[in-house]
Amino acid sequence: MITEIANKIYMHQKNGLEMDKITIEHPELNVNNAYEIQKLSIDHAIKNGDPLIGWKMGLTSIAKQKSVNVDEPIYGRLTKSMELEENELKMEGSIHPRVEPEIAFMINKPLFGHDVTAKDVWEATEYIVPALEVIDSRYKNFSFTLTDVVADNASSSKFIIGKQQYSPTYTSWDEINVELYKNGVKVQSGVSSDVLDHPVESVVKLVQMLSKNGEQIEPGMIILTGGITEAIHVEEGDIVEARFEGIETMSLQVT
Ligand code: 0L1
Ligand code: MG
Repeated sequence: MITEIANKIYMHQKNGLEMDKITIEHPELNVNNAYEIQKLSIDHAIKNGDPLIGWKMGLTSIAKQKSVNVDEPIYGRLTKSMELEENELKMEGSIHPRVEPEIAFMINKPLFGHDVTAKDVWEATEYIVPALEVIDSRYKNFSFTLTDVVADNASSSKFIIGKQQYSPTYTSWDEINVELYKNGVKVQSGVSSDVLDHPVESVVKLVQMLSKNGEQIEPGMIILTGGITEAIHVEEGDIVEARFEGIETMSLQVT
């Protein structure tokens, strides 16, 4: 059953098609089952030539957890085809995309185990970059339970990282103010401490969660630490701009 569900989710992710929540037909599924389904569905992508290049943390702010009615962060897998090279998001292949600004860590050493510390993460950080993540739940109306969203790879769809790479010591990475503009109008603002108090703590939490499932971060992997503001809904023709104070302004054009 788990394999069948993973196959189905993979097809919906690949083709940008919405579906009913898996917990409607299978209310007995739990979050552990969901992480198995997530792994199996992304293994399909990997076998089809789309390698794993990193991990993302989701639901890292209390506001975001409340908005989807859960009380814990989740993780998802990032594959090569999710990374946008240009600042353009095509609606073709998307369902109901939303965009959120994040801080990303590029890791250069293996990170594993429940005892990992923030110091370990800093020592394994090659550089930090701002990023925009596009989430696009495969579930109708962007509505799901914790089990559903974990199985759907934490709504991962696309992401783009900034042009400039920063040293971990460049600034206080928990004090980055971000303003999000849609078509020139400010729609959201936040500060990076909203990400589990500090984005580095999000990487620590990720490593701990992965270790429970026998996984680890490999050198060369990129980690999206979680949305600094609410994700904003976008449509064809929209232009999103994220102003990371003192860092960089990133934009995404929806076509
Ligand atoms: O990246 C995220 O925080 C999204 C996690 C999944 C919840 C959602 O789709 O809003
Ligand atoms: Mg995110």
